[in-house]
Parts: sequence; C-alpha cells; structure tokens
Amino acid sequence: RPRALSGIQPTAGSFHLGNYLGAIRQYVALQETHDAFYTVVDLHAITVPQDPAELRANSRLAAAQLLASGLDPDRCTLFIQSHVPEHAQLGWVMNCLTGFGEASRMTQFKDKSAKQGADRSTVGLFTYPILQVADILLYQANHVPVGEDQRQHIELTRDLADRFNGRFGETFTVPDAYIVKETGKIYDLQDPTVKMSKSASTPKGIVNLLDEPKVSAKKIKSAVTDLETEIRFDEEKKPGVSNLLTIYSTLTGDSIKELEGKYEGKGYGALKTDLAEVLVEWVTPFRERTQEYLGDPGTLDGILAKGADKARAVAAETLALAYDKVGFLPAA
Ligand code: AQP
Repeated sequence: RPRALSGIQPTAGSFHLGNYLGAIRQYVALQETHDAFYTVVDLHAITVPQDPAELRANSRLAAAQLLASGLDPDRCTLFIQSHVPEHAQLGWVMNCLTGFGEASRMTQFKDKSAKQGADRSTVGLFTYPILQVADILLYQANHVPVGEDQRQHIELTRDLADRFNGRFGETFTVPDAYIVKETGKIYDLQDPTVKMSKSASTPKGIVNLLDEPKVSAKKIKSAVTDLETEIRFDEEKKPGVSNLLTIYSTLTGDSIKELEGKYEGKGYGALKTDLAEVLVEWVTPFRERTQEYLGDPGTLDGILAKGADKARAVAAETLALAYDKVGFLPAA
C-alpha cells in the first residue's frame, strides 16, 4: 500500500469547515487505500505563542475531533508530533539543506509575518515549512492530503527530497500533494474570494465545527452571495453561491449539477435554509462523538500512545538511514 502522511495544528476551540472539507475528509478516505499516518502538529503550534495548559488541552481536542471525523486507530496511525522526537531531529538536517532565499519565498510565512510584524515573528515560524518537510519524509509518504494553501510546502518537500537524494544517494520517497480540486479551498462565508481561515476570517465568515449548530446555521443563512437570483456554479462570477454549492455537494454527495437542477427557479434563501439543515445534521453527531472521546481521556491517550509507538518505529528507521547518509558517526 502507498503511504500517506498529513499533519494538522491543535487549533484552539475547534477545527473549521475548511479544515474538514479540505483535509480531514481525505484523511478518512485514504485510510482505506493507504498506510496512513496522521499527526497533531504541536511543534508547529508553538511557532506562535501558546498557553501551555491550553496547548495540552487543544492537542487532545484535535485528536478527539479527528477520531470523531472517522479516523480509526485500527486503520491508521494517529499520533502527537512531539511524541516522536525524530521530527525535530530530521528537521535540523533539512534546515541545513535549505537555502535562506528559498525559505524566504514561502508565501504563508510572508502573509503571516506581515500580519504579526517582522519583529514579533519567530524563527520557528520562518522554518516551519522545513519541519513539515521532515514530517513528510520521515514516513516515506507517497501522498500528502492537504488544502490548496499547502501546495507550495509540498513542492519544497519534493525539492528537498530530490536534493538529499542527489547529494547523498537514494533515501527519501518524493511525495505528491493530494489535493481534491473541488474542496482544496473552501472560502470565507463573508468574503468568498479568500479562504476560510482561523487567523484571517471574521467570526461570521468561519464555521467552527464545535460551535452550537444553531450558530453555524445562522452563519450559513447570512453568507454573502451576489445580487442575482440564479443558483449556478460559477466561481468567478458567483463565488459565494459556488462556495455554498461546494459545501452542500460535499456534505451530501449530491453532484453540483443535481443541486443546480434542484434549485432551479428557487431563491438563495431556499439553498441556504437547506444547507444550514444539512450542516446541522452533520455537526450534531460530530460534536457528540468529540465529547465522548474527550470524556474518556484514558482511552484517548491510549490511542495516541499506540500511535506514537507505531509512528516511531517507522520514523526511527528513516532517521537512522538519513543520519548515516549524511555522515554522522553512529553511537557505539
Ligand atoms: N479554507 C480551507 N479550505 C481547504 N483546506 C483548508 N485547510 C485550512 N483551511 C482550508 C487545510 O486544513 C489542513 C490543516 O491546516 P492547518 O493545520 O494549517 O490549520 P490551520 O493553519 O489552523 O488552518 P488555517 O485556518 O488555514 O489557519 P491559518 O489561518 O493560520 O492559515 C491543511 O491541510 C490546510 O491546507
């Protein structure tokens, strides 16, 4: 079976609909076809300031939401990044292979550091794409399920894998991004020209999966559309309606064509009311399952401990190989 690897940050509070449709849904699907590794990337989280107690709680919360989404610890490996020290160790090697200019071209860093101010951005935020390279290469992943915003980082991963292999001999699998075209970028409900994002969206623009379903339904109903009345998928001319159709189609399995037919001659109000209902039906059991996992931290921590053991077995082997290729003297 091919390997898959992806990581997700332990976001405070809740994952959002963009995380779920863009990435987590694919994690669930790839369990069936891949030897899949999924990690809650707490090392990445500290690239911006974190309260220690909250970070710990958010890591459990992230794992609970992933399980509630359908990850099955018997069919994939779910672990916390800091439980596997090889990530930081290979990350250093990868730092030493990356050009400063090359790292400076990462648009996510440029965007985030522009928002925070250069003096308040950490070196960790600057090098986080390189740690992400290590995350992926440690598992010799063939496919990396992510949203569109991560494409550039997967390109960097490919470049560094090629560079390492070229310099030291065949070591790493060169991975491909696994981005689903339809859901690779879910848009902000209030500004459907930008991605739904935990740091940039306004509260009304983002659907947090653990919010009261009523609150999320209201956000769908007040989503920005356009001045026409026709329900048609046209990302350029009708980004708001198209975003709603994408969300609707993905949550129900109805094709966009079917939805266009269903809503022919009906107004945006009807589409929004129905989608709000579809969303409530999805988030209600999701929230219940998340609470069940959180209510049983012993079981949750057990799943994560088992995941870390499985991940470490693979990561240690790859790190040993890479260390040897680089020329590190083995410990006697
Ligand atoms: N709007 C989105 N549409 C599709 N996919 C998305 N992802 C994030 N937003 C969208 C994908 O979710 C996965 C986890 O991302 P992350 O760990 O980087 O989470 P995040 O940074 O907390 O998500 P945000 O909202 O994107 O944060 P900011 O605002 O900090 O940039 C990734 O695969 C990502 O592509």
